[in-house]
Amino acid sequence: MIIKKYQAATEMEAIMKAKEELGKDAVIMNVKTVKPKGLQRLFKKNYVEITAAVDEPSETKKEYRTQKTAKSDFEKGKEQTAISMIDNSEQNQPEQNHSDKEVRTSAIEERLDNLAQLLERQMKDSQEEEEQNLDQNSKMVKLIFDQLLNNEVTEENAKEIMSEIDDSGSRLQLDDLLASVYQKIVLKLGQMKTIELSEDKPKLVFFIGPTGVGKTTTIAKLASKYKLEKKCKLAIITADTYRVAAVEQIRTYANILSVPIDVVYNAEEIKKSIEKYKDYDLIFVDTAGRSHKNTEQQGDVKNLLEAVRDFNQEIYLVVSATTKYRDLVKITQTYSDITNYRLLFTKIDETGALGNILNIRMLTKEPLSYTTFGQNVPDDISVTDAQFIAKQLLGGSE
Ligand SMILES: Nc1nc2c(ncn2[C@@H]2O[C@H](COP(=O)(O)OP(=O)(O)O)[C@@H](O)[C@H]2O)c(=O)[nH]1
Ligand SMILES: [Mg+2]
Repeated sequence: MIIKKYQAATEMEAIMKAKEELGKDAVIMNVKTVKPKGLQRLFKKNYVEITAAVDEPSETKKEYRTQKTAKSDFEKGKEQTAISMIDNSEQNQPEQNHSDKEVRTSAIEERLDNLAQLLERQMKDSQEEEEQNLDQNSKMVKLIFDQLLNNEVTEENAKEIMSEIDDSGSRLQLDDLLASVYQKIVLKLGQMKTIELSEDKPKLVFFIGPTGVGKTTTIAKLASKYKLEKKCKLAIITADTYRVAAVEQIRTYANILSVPIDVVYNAEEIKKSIEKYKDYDLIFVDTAGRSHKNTEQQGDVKNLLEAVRDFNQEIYLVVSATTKYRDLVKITQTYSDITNYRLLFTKIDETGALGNILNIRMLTKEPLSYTTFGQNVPDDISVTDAQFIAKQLLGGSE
């Protein structure tokens, strides 16, 4: 059998070359498109390489052999080497003398040599192919990695996500790669935890977090949903007594919704207030948005939470998606010292980059809950949509 490789601009041209040299019986064993490597890429186009084989008819073989013996040294190590395997007709010779045997032995050795060379080359080819695949894969991985950074996913988190992608040398399709990164992000965002009504009444729902992030507005949105849509028996307590305007703001919402509202100044008062609403389904508690840098002020929220520890409760840490990662780290850590919580991101309408939602979720391991996306009460709130966020992180950015 003769095996040869032919290169040409198109598959058809390469086949024509093969048939011209090996005859019309040549069989095409493999076709591959070769991408020039390194700088050649800039100058050379892709080309097609085919591997063709033909059973060695005695005529062709003899001719080929003669050429081969004549050019033996020249041929060795050349790109297009042909191999002729052991020929049966030779084996069938009835008589052999000693020198005949020697000739045959050396011929066999030469063929084995050629075979070894061919195998080596094929291994090199497959290694090169693997390297090309890796090269191609790493380009796509870099593309997605950059997209994540662009959406403000931290480098550390983007690396963690991308390092979990298994490419084991095979060529990945961009679609498959995107799908598996997407899946990883959705998994990392985890299961959402939202307000659960329970038999064990009343359920206290605390909203804590820095000033101005949207706690009071979020309470108004959720109160409207639970009171008007779900027909829950709902009361509001506010412990944000530091600004008159803050009390007035929540009182206005409570009045519109016909929901009772209490203003409490300390732990004792909140207990009394809860007692008043003990047969209610839900009590939403608004707290003062205090500076996370002021530990004394933090103490207020801590005292309040400690006073009601025995009640059935949920705590939502409200943070804005527009806050810098570094500050979010400080805020979430400060509150982690006080209590466990669920993460509630506001103002996602004000930023094109949602990376911090993933970053803070990965950092704190606390569950996500709701996201708000505008000032309209009650419409601009929904349960956090992991698929939407994953899509944004992989595609959308302003
Ligand atoms: N763009 C936008 N603004 C919001 C959102 N939520 C609240 N706000 C605005 O943020 C400001 C502060 O809200 P507020 O509820 O008083 O914050 P609090 O101090 O945490 O109680 C108000 O002007 C709200 O209308 C939101 O999801 N998107
Ligand atoms: Mg407020």
